[in-house]
Amino acid sequence: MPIEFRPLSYALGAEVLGVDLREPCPPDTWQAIHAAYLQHGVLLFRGQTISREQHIAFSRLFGELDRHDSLPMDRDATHPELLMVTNDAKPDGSPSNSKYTGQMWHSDMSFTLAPALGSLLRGVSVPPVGGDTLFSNMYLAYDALSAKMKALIADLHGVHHAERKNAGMSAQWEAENRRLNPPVAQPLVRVHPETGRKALYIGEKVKQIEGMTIEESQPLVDFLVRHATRPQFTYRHQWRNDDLLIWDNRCTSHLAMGDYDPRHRRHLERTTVLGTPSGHVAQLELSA
Ligand SMILES: O=C(O)CCC(=O)C(=O)O
Repeated sequence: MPIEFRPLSYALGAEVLGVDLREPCPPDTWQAIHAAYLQHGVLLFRGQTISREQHIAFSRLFGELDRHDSLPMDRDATHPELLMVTNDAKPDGSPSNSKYTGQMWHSDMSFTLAPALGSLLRGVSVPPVGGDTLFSNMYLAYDALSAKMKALIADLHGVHHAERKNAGMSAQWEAENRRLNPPVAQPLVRVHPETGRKALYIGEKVKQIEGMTIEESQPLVDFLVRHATRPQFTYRHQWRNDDLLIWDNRCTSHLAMGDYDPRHRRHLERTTVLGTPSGHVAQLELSA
């Protein structure tokens, strides 16, 4: 069957048909996948019964992989390229630290100085209903801003934190996360290095605009997050086991919806493709 791409929503995403990721990817197939990745921002491969090694090998076609040194608590012990997104309890019976991963709008690793280029998330065991992931097209979000707003935010930086929204991580996890990940300032608008298009770079990990107080920043941050995640810019992914979902972190943002019964297992595994250096350690203005 020849390779085929079917759009998943108006705003972004395409399903890829006719590719078996257990087989090596021929150059012409890779070129078609890469072009579709740049065009659609999110690609879905269904029914891929691949091993961890095959997941890692395919991911490497996109670039060098992150070994997750900024999140060592969540990576697999024998495959540092794999980040666990799971509600499986730890071997000692304590709750998973990653059961709430992604439950804030974000772009992966925005709180580091080399934010992710792309992510490849494999659905190993997903709940019978819910546990969806929502994506937003940050090119469309940027394009839809007024000229005055574009001018206002052109040189501003958002301060990204590594914290997760829901409480419940161990105190040890929180302390390690803070130690490894000081807040990082990233431009609110980034130019995609491959397409040359401007995309909004904002999410719920942004607490503040660099050089402004939290109080001054909040209305602008709130507006931009609300604007960037308007339904018309989004695609909602309903997971099946053996889905491989790939996204371009430079022009999309995403949210794990957490809309599932926690008694069901939800176990996904992610590789992260390293991006180019961006941002700097934030200079914080704490009060008015
Ligand atoms: O679990 C999900 O639906 C998404 C996970 C996520 O946000 C991430 O891996 O960055």
